[in-house]
Amino acid sequence: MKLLTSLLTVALLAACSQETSSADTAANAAASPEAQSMDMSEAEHQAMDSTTDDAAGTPAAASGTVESVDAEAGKIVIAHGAVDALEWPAMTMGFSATHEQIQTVQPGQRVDFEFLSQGSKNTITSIAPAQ
Ligand SMILES: [Cu+2]
Repeated sequence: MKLLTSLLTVALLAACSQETSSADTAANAAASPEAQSMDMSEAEHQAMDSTTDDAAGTPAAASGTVESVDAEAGKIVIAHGAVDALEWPAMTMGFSATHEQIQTVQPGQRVDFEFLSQGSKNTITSIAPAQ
């Protein structure tokens, strides 16, 4: 992530040195407090999206603790450890999940899971209580 942040900084500096107002607008948008927030790391995942531009998605596995489940939204929020395959740091974030998957877990539970990462969309392919 440090490398990505550095690259982003270089890109922003390059954009700021240009005189076109459209580049400045893009740079300002990227530099907004919301984009820099570490919370949920939505911006981080979108930044990663530009470097892992794989429409089929990247399979990965992780372990973590279920923070919450949202059956209606089809979502499980997991505080997961680092994911080497995606160069992710540990973080808390939401994963798309099926109704059946959601019924197998509950908040506070330690889980091992596999998922498919497609930029900001991450879909659980299997999930089970940690052994
Ligand atoms: Cu994450």
